[in-house]
Amino acid sequence: MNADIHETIVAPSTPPGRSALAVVRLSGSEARRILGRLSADCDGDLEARRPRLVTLLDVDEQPLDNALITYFPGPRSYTGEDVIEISCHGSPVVTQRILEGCLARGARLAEPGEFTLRAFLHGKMDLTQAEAVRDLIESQTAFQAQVAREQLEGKLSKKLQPARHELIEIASHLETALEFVEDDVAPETRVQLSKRLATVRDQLCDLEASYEAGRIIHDGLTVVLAGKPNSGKSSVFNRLLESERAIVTDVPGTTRDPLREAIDLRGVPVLLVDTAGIRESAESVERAGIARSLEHVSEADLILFVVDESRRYSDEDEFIWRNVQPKPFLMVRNKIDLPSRLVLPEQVEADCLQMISLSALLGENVDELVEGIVKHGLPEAEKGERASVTNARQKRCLEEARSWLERAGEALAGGMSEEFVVHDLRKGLESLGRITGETTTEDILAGIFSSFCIGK
Ligand SMILES: Nc1nc2c(ncn2[C@@H]2O[C@H](COP(=O)(O)OP(=O)(O)OP(=O)(O)O)[C@@H](O)[C@H]2O)c(=O)[nH]1
Ligand SMILES: [Mg+2]
Repeated sequence: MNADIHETIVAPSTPPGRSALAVVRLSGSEARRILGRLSADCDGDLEARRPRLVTLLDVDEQPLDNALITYFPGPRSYTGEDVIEISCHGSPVVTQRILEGCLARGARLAEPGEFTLRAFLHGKMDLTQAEAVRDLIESQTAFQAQVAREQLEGKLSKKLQPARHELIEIASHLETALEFVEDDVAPETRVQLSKRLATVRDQLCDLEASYEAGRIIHDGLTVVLAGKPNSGKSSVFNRLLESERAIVTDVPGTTRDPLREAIDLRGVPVLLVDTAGIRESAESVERAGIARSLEHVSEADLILFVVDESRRYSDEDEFIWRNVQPKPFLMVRNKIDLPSRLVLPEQVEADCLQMISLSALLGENVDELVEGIVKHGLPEAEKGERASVTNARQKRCLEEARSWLERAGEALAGGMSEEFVVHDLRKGLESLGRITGETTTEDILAGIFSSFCIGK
């Protein structure tokens, strides 16, 4: 990311391929001049935010396309610089030639995320908002899009504001005491400051905890089907997918390799995993499948423990329950279309989050299962308190900040000199500043923006 921020950049903002329209975007001080040289009937005298139809020329000065140009003068533009958006016909050949035309007239091809990087560097948005732009573009479910949108409006930054103010105040208080040596902080003031510090620390803890929901919204909820052979896991899997993805037969041990599919359950992204039926004695291929099933169980966010309503609860079920039980799980009583023989041990009933009776064969009550997955998989969302912390980077910064505050708290309580406390508080503030990008390094920025697509 050694790109020169003073150069004018250009990139297609729409995906490659054929479409009715495509957009090419220019940003930088030379944008208007470049457009003037690119068009036959416009010398760059563009009105702000008023689209205008112009004829674009290729590198040989031959007419190339009629395009609609919109000029956004800086600083009131996405990047904070002069921006020109060219809406042209959506042929890859046309966009390529427009790009070449811009490059020949002095623009440079933008790097991934460079438009947003410039927006950040020009103070148009902070780092959490820049990350939200990426998340919004990458969102695959309505829920992901909604959370990204909230973040784009500065949700996390706003939530951090009071904590930062409070820390600055506490630090200034102690600094004043340092300046005026005779003004030692009285013990009762120390106690009071400790309390205020603890409150801030708790706020940061709450934010950290919201990452659990954030992670699920961002990466998806891993839901694993587990149960003994023939209980109907693959049938349930197919029902949730609404397609005959997995092979279903009446032969126990049908599924060998785990199957994974990404689905959208009421806006929640879910990675659904069908596994081999778990039983103790089996031949080697099946045993390998079972070993994988157990691995998947240990990595799941939520387990659907499938039992056969038409059969008695067996040692096999008990063995699975022991593996499943440390995790949050839903009891899926499948095959309710058959006469019931199943009696679950009290403990199993007590441990599960919810019991759902259904028939995968007939597709009965599958809706209730979907509801259960969404409800228990994403409890934060259910309470209406959505993720404020949406990625691991933000969470790491919060953890760092919290541990500095803990040190500061100990120093304060331990009667250490104000100097140490202030040092730790400043470090904590620095960590918080990294979340929004106020304190940050080139490497961090490069890491974030390189994951963007070209043209954003
Ligand atoms: N009557 C009835 N049969 C079902 C139901 N669900 C599944 N089955 C039947 O049960 C048998 C096993 O179904 P699968 O979905 O392959 O079971 P599984 O748990 O994936 O089995 P393995 O992959 O061998 O572990 C098939 O013959 C299904 O048609 C149901 O709700 N009612
Ligand atoms: Mg199966």
